[in-house]
Amino acid sequence: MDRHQLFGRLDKAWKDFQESHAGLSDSQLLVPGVTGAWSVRDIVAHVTTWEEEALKHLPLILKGERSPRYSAMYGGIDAFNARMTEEKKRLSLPEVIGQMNDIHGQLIDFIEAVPEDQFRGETRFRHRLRLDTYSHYPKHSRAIRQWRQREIPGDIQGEGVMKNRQYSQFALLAMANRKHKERCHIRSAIRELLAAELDLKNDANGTGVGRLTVLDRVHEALAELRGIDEQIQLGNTAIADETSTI
Ligand code: NI
Repeated sequence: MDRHQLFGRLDKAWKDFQESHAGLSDSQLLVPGVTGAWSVRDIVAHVTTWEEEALKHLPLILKGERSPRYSAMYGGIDAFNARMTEEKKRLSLPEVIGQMNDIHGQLIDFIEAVPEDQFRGETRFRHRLRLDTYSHYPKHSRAIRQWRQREIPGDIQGEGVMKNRQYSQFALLAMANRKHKERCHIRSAIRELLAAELDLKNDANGTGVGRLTVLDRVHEALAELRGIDEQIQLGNTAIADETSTI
């Protein structure tokens, strides 16, 4: 596996999680009993909690350090989950959704900067990342879908999301996430081009017109990618602004 494949898996599971609750109204998001006493809102907060945990513990793993066990710190995973759910009760629905988006973006930024060798083989890093993200989301996506089938008669999942203003919040956030991911790809392309530029400049043997033409092309491509990157950034800000007014 490489970084690109990992992003593929992560994105697929994330998108599926977003779709699992797309189209639910604000009041439906707050109905308890989806998983135990949890509402969809609580589940979203819980998924975010584990992404926050990933952001806390993955840097330690990269440094070769061990994190304290949940049993030692909180009395176990269930106790930790219960405690975090209780702590997040005070957050409003828009705050929970905002955090979901924000933390997921931070996690993607973080993964983007991790050395490539961490993605090869079954490293401690990959193991922990998987548990906190793309093997975690599907459990909750499934539970939400089952609840919708069980509890909401005539619910058509994933449809009418863009049509209904009331439902547009999740769609906008999902769009912002996709944009964010595009931006990650663009930024990694920019980095590759910068490395190529440096190689060309440092290449003592490469002289003459051919090399300058290649350098020119690299510069053109860089300018184009930077333009797209800027547009996406502006677009994300617009999406965030629009979302916060709903
Ligand atoms: Ni869970």
